[in-house]
Amino acid sequence: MTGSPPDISSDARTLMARLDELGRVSTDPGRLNRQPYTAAHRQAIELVAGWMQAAGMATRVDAIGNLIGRYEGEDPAAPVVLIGSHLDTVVDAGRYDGALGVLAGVQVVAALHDGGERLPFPVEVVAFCDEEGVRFPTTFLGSKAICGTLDPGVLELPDGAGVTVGAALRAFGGDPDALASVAYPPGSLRAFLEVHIEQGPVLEAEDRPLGIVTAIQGQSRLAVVLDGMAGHAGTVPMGHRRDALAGAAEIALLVERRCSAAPDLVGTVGRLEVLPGAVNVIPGRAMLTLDIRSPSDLVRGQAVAELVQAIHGIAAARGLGCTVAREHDQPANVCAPRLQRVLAQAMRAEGVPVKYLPSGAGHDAMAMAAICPTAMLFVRCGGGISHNPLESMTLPDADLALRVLLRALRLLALPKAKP
Ligand code: HGY
Ligand code: MN
Ligand code: MN
Repeated sequence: MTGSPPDISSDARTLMARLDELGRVSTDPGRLNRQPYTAAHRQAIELVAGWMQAAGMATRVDAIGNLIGRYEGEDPAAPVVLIGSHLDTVVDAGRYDGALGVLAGVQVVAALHDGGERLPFPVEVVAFCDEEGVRFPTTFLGSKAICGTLDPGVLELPDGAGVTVGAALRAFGGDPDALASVAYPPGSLRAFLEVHIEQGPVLEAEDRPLGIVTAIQGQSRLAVVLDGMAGHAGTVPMGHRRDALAGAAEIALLVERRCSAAPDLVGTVGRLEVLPGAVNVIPGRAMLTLDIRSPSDLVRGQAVAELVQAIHGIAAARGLGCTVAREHDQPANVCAPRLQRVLAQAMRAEGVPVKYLPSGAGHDAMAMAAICPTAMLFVRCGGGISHNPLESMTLPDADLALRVLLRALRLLALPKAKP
């Protein structure tokens, strides 16, 4: 393994131990599932806030449920360097996706604090309340609110149990009527840095521990509902059926075929629900989701337009009712070149070979780009596996990531660095 330092810092050991501990904070026994505005979210906030306070940070939970720790700088009025990622997870998740970026931020502030070191600017660490967009049909709730770009209409969106974002937030102790208080004033943020596992195979394949993200591909999420006619599986002749699941299956294969046809395009049908869901009943309704991504917004837009048209065509040919809702569109995001250079300088200073790569996964850094320069540091993950309990990373790579992140903060403190 290249770049492994001779000695592993205690900070890295603490980081890995805390990731294990936080990875056990879940709604479900035996698997990691931590959705926004749940008891598990509250428990995670309390655990991480304790670690932030021990690192000399003042902590607060904002009106939309983001946890934020602040480590004062020599000039409290200087624009903040914000470090962080998300505290929510997918269902049956790995313990590093999101949590790594939060706890790496806590760890480097702890190093500053333990050394009595103050930077010229305040450092804040944020644990965003919702990035995955699993519970509600929307994503980046916390980061968009911080940017002041959150559409208040999302407060009306319901989860699978019909509980709206606003109602869940209020029951959680947040304040849907005070979202304006969450937004950082223009010019108050100097940079946003996010450390994240790569969630892909590139760094491992090239035996690189870390990578600098050049750009994050754009993404579209759609929800399709097909309505046919439930009927007796034994008595309705095949030619008389309006089978919603058969239509959904044709759509899923269409998504695979269309997105396989272009080199820089991926498409996924991640969720399929069938009603009534009985073995001897022809499915009357099918609900499926589409996730379409590309580094090119033009390629993604063309693919989505073609797929929507084809989906309506399939439904019409099968006599199915069809609605297609576009739930989320996030343009591709180029990470700030100057911050990329700071990360590269920090990697070289720590003896880590510099590697640049794009991100296939979406991240809060995409949303944060609306109000400040952003950059991401990727950490190698075993087999590129993520969104899976088998997700893994190593102690030496954690150590290198902390060294590079701390070095980058100190580089930003130098008079000439102006990202
Ligand atoms: O879906 C994504 O790309 C991210 O993991 N939320
Ligand atoms: Mn994720
Ligand atoms: Mn993530």
